[in-house]
Amino acid sequence: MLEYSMLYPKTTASRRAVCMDGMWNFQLDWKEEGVTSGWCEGLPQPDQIPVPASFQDFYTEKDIREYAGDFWYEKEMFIPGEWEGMKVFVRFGCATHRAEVFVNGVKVTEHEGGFLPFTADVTDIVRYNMPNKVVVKVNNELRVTNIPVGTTVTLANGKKMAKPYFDFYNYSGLQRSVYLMAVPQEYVFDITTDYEICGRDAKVSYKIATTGEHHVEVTLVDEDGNVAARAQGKEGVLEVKDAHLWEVRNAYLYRMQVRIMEGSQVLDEYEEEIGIRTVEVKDTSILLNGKPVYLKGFGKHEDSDIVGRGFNIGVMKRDFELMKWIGANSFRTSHYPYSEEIYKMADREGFLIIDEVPAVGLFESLMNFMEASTGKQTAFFEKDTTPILLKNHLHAVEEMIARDKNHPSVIAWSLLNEPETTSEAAVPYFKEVFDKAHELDVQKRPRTFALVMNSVPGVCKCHQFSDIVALNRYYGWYVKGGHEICDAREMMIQEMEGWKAMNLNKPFIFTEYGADTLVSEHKLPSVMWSQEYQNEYLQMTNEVFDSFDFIKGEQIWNFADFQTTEGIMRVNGNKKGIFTRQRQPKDIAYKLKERWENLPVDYKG
Ligand code: GCB
Repeated sequence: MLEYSMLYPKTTASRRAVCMDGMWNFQLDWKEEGVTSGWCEGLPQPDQIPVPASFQDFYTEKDIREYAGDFWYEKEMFIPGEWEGMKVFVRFGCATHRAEVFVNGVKVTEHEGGFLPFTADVTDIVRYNMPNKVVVKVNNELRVTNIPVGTTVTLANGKKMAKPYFDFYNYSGLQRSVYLMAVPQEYVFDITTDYEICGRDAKVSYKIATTGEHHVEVTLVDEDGNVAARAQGKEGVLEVKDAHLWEVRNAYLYRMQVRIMEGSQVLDEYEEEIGIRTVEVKDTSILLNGKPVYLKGFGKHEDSDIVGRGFNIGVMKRDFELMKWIGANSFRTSHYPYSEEIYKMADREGFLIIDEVPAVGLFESLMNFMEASTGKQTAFFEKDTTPILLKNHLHAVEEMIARDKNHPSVIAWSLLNEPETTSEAAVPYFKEVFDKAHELDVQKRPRTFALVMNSVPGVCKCHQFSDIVALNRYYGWYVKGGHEICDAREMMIQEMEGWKAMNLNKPFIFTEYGADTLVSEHKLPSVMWSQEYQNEYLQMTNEVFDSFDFIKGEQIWNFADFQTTEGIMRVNGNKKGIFTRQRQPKDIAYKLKERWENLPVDYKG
């Protein structure tokens, strides 16, 4: 069990949650002097920037945008006197990629990994009815021991620069909300649910962890506010008569109210929204509530103008409206767990999520997806540093499952993106990661990872770990693009025939396929990068998808254009978006809409 609760901050009768979003003091630590000069007590010459946001795109100087190293945040927080006697926490939605937190100059916690929340217990440090100071030292360097994987180099001018082994910009900072929280001494620490559907009824089994020994009561309330079931104890079953199931694009959410009781007095109260549904893989089918579902949707990014990877509630709303408009039903949180608010919205809108841990770049090359297309094989998991990487990876899996396990939208765990799978050394690494996810998830949701181009039948040594085999394929783009697309088609078919011959009896989905397309380019006949070519490419891939029964999903790369590192491969970012970065449709969006609106949810079921 993690040392801090992963429950989302909420104000209830017994708890308080105060959002600390807004302008924070901010300072880059160019001379690496912050630690020795006591910046943990206060920043000498801060600027002000918004939280949540990535810091990079606010500034006009390139050195700031490309800054790699330590940078510091600071804010005053007023702790109300009424909170005395409670437990007081500061909770960070994320700090990318690692952080140390100080309150009133005292170090209260540190955290590794940039895409999951963590909490510091500051009860014994804060002063009540007075302003207190929180200072955070964040570091955004990339390392081979941490996920996502990359390196940090020093340039001729002495400045450091991040070199990602992955294809998205190294946005960083306090990119999600920060909360100040107060909970009673004895509080609800964790909630875990599992579901069984019995005809018209359902059983919701639950497990509650609290920090004390008092009695627990659980009440399930339906969308009309009526009590649907009650149960007693930290572990039990809620029997729901005539249960409303949570279905794809037709969500139904119950409120699960958990109370710690002392006689008739409520010590703590927390409420979790849940959806009654089951997920299972059977033969080549993905079953939701026992019915086959075909995935239509996207690989996405948290990425937008100005705030970078900062959570943007407006962009989130627009993205869901576009996904509904186009007829999608699912997405993968490529290549890291997203902001918690996005899962809540998916719960509400009935979208299916493949939840991905930030294990990207586990391949011995910079532009790894390019090398893989050429069939190049490189051993990654044989380094001296691999055990440290594995430890960090397993910890992120644990945090992700602890955070996201109760979202009905989360139907699968993606445990790596495009790792090297061609050497024997990969096998024990995969085994540990896949076993861990299985052990931690009470619902035993399907596990998967996205296979890179050279992980093909006969060569890939790790596909057997996947419950759903997920392919990232770029036939017609990195391989045999343009006028050679007919050869690309043949190669794609040949690969699928290879998988078919292996008789794995598992569902396959495409978690990536796509073509870079500049919204400015039209050309008849088509050339690569034109909108016409993106349409032709789609036509080709769809034909292949439709000719294999065991292909049970298509998630195109990418939902929208997104920022990457600059270079000869990218025109101010990756342009494989179906929508522009400003969330307007390219021509292909109308083609996808036509297809997806006409594919039944149980297509090939
Ligand atoms: C991939 C990666 C993704 C890249 C994409 C591309 O295989 O998983 O992060 O952005 O290819 O466009 O090359």
